[in-house]
Order: sequence, then C-alpha cells, then structure tokens
Amino acid sequence: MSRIVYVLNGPNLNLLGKRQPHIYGHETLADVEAECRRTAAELRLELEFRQSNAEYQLIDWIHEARERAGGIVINPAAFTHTSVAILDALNACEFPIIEVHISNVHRREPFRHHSYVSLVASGVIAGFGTQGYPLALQRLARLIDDSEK
Ligand code: DHK
Repeated sequence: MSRIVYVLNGPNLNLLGKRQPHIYGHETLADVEAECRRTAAELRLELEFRQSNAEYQLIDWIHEARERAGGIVINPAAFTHTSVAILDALNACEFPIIEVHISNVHRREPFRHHSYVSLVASGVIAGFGTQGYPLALQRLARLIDDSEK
C-alpha cells in the first residue's frame, strides 16, 4: 500500500490559534503541520497537508488521494456535521480514514454530536487538542503496516 497520507483540514482551521483559543488552543495550523511532518518522517510516511474553506476543494483532494494515497486523516471541521458529499467522496476510497476533532465535540452543542464522516472512519479522535493529529498518523501507519503483512 502507498505510504503517502493526506491530512485534510476543513473550514476555519486556517484560523487555528486565533479563533476561540479556549476551545481550539493556541497552536496554529502551521504548528500542527510541522508536528505532523516530524511524526510522518519518523513513521516513514509521505505527507500531503492541506486546508480549505471550500467543500468542493476538500472533495477534489479526496479524489486525488483516492488515486495515490494509503490513507487519510481528516478534520472536516463544520462539514463533519453537514456534508453528505464529503461522506460520499470518502466512501469511494478503499484505504483507512481517521477522523480528527481538536475539541471534544461530544461535550459541545448537540448539532456537533452527529458526524457523517464517522460512518466511513476507521477511528475517531476528539478532544485531544492538536495532539490528535500525530496520534491519528500513528494509527494510520499501523493500519498501513498491517495491510502489508
Ligand atoms: C472544528 C470545527 O471547526 C467545528 O466546526 C467542529 C472541530 C469541531 C474540531 O474540534 O476540530 O464542530
């Protein structure tokens, strides 16, 4: 299986570190990317790290990943709770998908408790802050390694 992994980030995550730091923390998305690059190098994964505020762009990147990647880590942000289109794109992928939320969505507003993406995710990490991203990469590397045995 390919060792290319996509880490995809949805709307408003470009404001990480500035928006509602009591919920999302003080680290920026650039900090998260740097941490993911360190972790990916240790795990011998090749990383594509991206963020978009546009649903169609995330879908196009999922289609791109479908052709060349071994897995996806995705924080769909608000699209988690609304997007059948992102679910459909992920359902077209045959590799493992890990869903990440920085905050613990289950102790927030009821509309954040439902996730379309969870229907396709191998696993979900929520409430671990930005530490959830390297943890998700560790899990993905294990799933890729196991698929090669
Ligand atoms: C990020 C968002 O922007 C919200 O819309 C989600 C998620 C939660 C997070 O915790 O990373 O509800």
